[in-house]
Amino acid sequence: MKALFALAALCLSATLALAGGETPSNPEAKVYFVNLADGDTVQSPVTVVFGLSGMGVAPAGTEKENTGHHHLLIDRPPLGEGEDGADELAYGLPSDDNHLHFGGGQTEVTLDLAPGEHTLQLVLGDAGHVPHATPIVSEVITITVE
Ligand SMILES: [Cu+2]
Repeated sequence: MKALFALAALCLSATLALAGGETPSNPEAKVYFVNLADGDTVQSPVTVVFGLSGMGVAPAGTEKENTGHHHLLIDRPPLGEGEDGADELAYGLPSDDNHLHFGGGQTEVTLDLAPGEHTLQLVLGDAGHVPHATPIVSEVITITVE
């Protein structure tokens, strides 16, 4: 009976929060934009500085507890949403114009962005580019490029 209750609780919590891959994270960790805020108007090229607290940055392929590397999601739905949302949480992030990987452990990038509105979100990924068991994600911000 106790086991059944635990299972029910597990299922419940899985539906309430994003569930990522298998690599544990520090659920208190935070990833954030250091130099940009939602609603900012900027000029291209745009430098984006990535902040991380509660965990460490390590290059892709590094199996070290409580580390990961940055990913920048550009002009797409929030992590876990959209057509491939479930797959990207379980199997990892694609690499294309909308998903930039910083597998070298970089903590900033300078982007050429077309004029207009763009959405940005930071996602920490494990050694294999999969979001952690408790995904560490920033808020989605919208910036306007003049
Ligand atoms: Cu990656």
